Amino acid sequence: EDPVKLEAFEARIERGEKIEPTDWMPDLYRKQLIRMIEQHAHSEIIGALPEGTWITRAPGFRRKLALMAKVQDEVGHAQLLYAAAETLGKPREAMIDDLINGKSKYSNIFNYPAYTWADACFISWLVDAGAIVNQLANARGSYGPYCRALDRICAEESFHLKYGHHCVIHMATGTKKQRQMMQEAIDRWWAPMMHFFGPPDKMSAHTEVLMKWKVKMASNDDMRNQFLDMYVPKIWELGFTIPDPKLSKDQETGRWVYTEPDWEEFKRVINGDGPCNAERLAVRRTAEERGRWVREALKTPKTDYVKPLV
Ligand code: BYC
Repeated sequence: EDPVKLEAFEARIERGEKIEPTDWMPDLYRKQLIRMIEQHAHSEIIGALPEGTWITRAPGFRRKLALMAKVQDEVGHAQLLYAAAETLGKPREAMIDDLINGKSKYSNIFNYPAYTWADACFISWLVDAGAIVNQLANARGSYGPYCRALDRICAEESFHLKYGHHCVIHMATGTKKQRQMMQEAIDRWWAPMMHFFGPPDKMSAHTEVLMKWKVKMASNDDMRNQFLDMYVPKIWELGFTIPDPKLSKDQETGRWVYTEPDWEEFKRVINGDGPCNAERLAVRRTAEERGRWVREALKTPKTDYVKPLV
């Protein structure tokens, strides 16, 4: 890298300026941003799947309408993020190829099954809550197109959070069976939720460089701690327990103490070997195949195009 350009770039970041697509940037900054934004986009589009299957089974018309709108928003977020990643030079087709071929990662948490309606409620409230903690922080970061996408995503997610919280309150104040279903969902999703913020700081490969260049505005452990601070009291308030006997806040340090979730399981899941990885990618592959004729039609002058019979 040209040291003079690098110094000017870092000074801009230090002053809090936004970096735009046509500005000079180090190769590593570009590479890291593509990796992170692409993974984020994949997480949104794959994240639509576990909740999406609940649209037809959601309890009641109002819940169906709200969930349909939420799932549609998540797919829209993926589009915003793919567009932001494209500004860095990687075509969308290449990103989708890397997703369906298993080359690119996406959030661990969407590789678990949503067995019951309570699982869908957990995702809508607490997975969205975790995402908002992360996205609100990173929206103040250095890369203009990513920050603008995150601003819009956060605005929409704030509705998801209210919707999800409402769903969980309904379960908490419902019948014994409903409370039990919700508790079981919390028990199932707690470890993946702890994994969601990424490995502990001492194991995190990218945090240092990403924080230096203000792409990541807080470390994985800080984000996890902030989530626990904001949501553990709310979960307890509803009368639920959290499946970690060690979980408590150290009043002196202000940090939460918890049992480390199984990081070997996390590694397996993010590397393709979780309970639903194969199923999630198979759905995307089918969607790619079924949508191919539409993409080809869009690229072909109208008069020449004949829709194939298959
Ligand atoms: N899952 O060095 P580290 C949503 C990987 S969607 C999978 O700490 P980094 C929603 C990491 O990629 C919102 N992989 O990484 C949608 C790296 O692997 P590679 C999802 C993970 O980048 C629908 C390795 O582990 N949010 O909420 O510094 C419905 C080492 O980690 C995970 C985002 O995507 C994980 N959880 O920090 C409802 C936010 N964690 O690439 C809800 C954007 C780590 O070296 N991303 N890895 O092979 C980020 O903020 C950061 O990338 C992370 C990780 C905090 C996730």
